[in-house]
Parts: sequence; structure tokens; C-alpha cells
Amino acid sequence: DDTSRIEKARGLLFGLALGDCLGAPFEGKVGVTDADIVAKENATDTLPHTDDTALALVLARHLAQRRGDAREPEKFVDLDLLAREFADTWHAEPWRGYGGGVTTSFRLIVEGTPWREAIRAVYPEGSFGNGGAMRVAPVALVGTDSGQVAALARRSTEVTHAHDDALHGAVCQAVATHVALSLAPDEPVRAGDFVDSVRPAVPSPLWQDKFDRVVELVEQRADPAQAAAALGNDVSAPGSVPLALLSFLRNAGDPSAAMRFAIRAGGDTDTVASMAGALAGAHSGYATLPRQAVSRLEAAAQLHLYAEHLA
Ligand code: R7I
Ligand code: MG
Ligand code: MG
Ligand code: MG
Repeated sequence: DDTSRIEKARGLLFGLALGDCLGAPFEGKVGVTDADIVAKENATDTLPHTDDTALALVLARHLAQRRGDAREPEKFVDLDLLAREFADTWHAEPWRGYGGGVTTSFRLIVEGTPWREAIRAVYPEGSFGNGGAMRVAPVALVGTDSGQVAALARRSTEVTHAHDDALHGAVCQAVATHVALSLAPDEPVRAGDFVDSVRPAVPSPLWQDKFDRVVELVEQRADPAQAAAALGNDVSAPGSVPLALLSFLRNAGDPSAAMRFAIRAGGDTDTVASMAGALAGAHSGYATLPRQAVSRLEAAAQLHLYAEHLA
């Protein structure tokens, strides 16, 4: 119904932003405890976001315009315009923590280089960074089935990331978010079934192997350190998207626990917690997010606006 739809849309967007904001202060830190993270949740200062949320807001705004034909929603992504919107957003606030490759390509795009050329200036094969996956979750609110969601994910990613693994990572995160939206918040999530719903969208041996490991790690009740050792926790798409999926599946029904698991796994904490937060929020809904923290998000007003537009 409409109530649960908007509740889940808010959960998705606020979970994405909250994971980014809670994870950012812990990037690269070791020995982080649950108590350290809960103290951040319960503080009173504003929670500033990084590039992850900044670009997710750009994509949400772009999708809210619903350009093109509703029968072909993948056309809701205008590639040339979206590339320009991302680059302009970097240019307005370049201090948000952007990756080195996109910083160069955004500068070239702002200066007038066509995006297809600009994005191969640093990495000729295209970046395999997680920058497509970190911002992709809003597409799950627009696509009506896995195929549409995957097409939207690819289009929203390819304007910055041409490498297959960056595209696979974004499709994985988007389709997983779509599945999370479709599940009742109060029903238990079965990791094997959940992963089986995502698998067909990511037909790559590397990613299928990652999915096998995610299911094993849920069954073994792996801790964050074991999860990071088995799956990776870096800025590459294959080294971060599976860890976010595991963080969600290990803590289904408890978004705060999913984000804390992701942060305690270390490495690229803002991005892994953000992707885990989007999945967990899409499944459990806005009301289950830590209340004291969501009200302090820098972008709270915009997140509410786009949740209403996209739900
Ligand atoms: O993918 P991207 O937007 O970075 C996102 C990450 C997130 O953690 C954000 O929170 C922010 O901190 O950055 O930016 P890119 O510059 O495309 O990729 C990120 C990094 O991945 C690069 O700086 C490289 O270290 C690495 N990388 C590569 N290294 C070698 N060869 C990406 N592609 C390649 C490659 O082809
Ligand atoms: Mg970031
Ligand atoms: Mg970073
Ligand atoms: Mg990051």
C-alpha cells in the first residue's frame, strides 16, 4: 500500500545517507566498536555527508523528473544531462571526498570534454571504483522489475564508470535494493533466496563466486573482520558491494546493526555502510532507522522530498 511504499522509499534514501554520514568518520580506522558508532548516532551535531549522498541526490532529482516515455523507464536517465549534473555537483563542492579518477573526469566534463572521452582519461578500460554502486539505489524506486532496474543502474553508472565490474556492482546493488523493497518488513529474510533473486542480473563468474561466499558467510555467522577478509572492503566495486550485501543479510530487520557491521569491517566505511543502509532501510522502512541520527542528516529535507517524489 501507499503508506508502506513511502515508508520504504524514505528508509532507502535515509538509510543510504545515514550509512554514508556514520561511516565517513571511521574510514581507514581499525578497532572500531559498536559503542563508538552508537555514540555518533546519539550525538547532537549535524551529520555531514560525502560524495556518496551528494551524487545519490543528483540521481534522485534526475529520476524525479521522469523524462521520456513511461513505457521505457530506462530512458528516464538522459546520459549527457546526467553526466553534466554529476560533474557540476562535484565542481560546486569538490571537497566531499571524491575518488581520484572521477575528479579528473568531472574536471574535463566541466571544461567541455564529452563524457565518453573524459571517463577514459585516467583509466583507459574505465574505472572499476564503487562510485556507480554507491549512488544507484534510487533507481530501485523507479524500475518496475529487475530488468528495468538493471537497465537504469547501467545507464546511471556508465556516465562515469565504463568498466564491467563497476557496472556489475551497480546492477547488484540496485537489484538487491529492489528485492529488499519487495519484501515485507516483518518477514525473516532468507539469505540464499535473496541472493538467488539477484544472481541472474549479474552473470559474471567473479560476482557469482562473491554471491556463493556471501551466503556461506551468513550461514557461518561471520564477524565483520572475517567478512572483510573474505570479500574485501576497498573502493573497487567487487571489493565493496558484496560486503554491503552481507552486512544487510547478517542483520536483516535491524538497519542500525547492518550499518555498524559494515563500519566495523573497516576500509571504505562510508560507502559500504551507505549501500548496506540503503538495503536495510528499503527492507525495514524509515521508522526503524535510529531517530536521533536521521533528524541530524545534512540533507534531511531533500531526502524527504525525493522519497515522496519517487515513491
Ligand atoms: O568510483 P569512484 O567514484 O570512487 C568512489 C569512492 C567511494 O569510496 C567514495 O566514498 C569516495 O571516497 O570514493 O571514483 P574513481 O576515482 O573512479 O575510483 C575510485 C578508486 O578506485 C580510484 O581512485 C582508484 O584507486 C581505484 N580504481 C582503479 N585503480 C586502478 N585501475 C578504479 N579504477 C581503477 C583502475 O582501472
Ligand atoms: Mg564518500
Ligand atoms: Mg573515500
Ligand atoms: Mg567511500
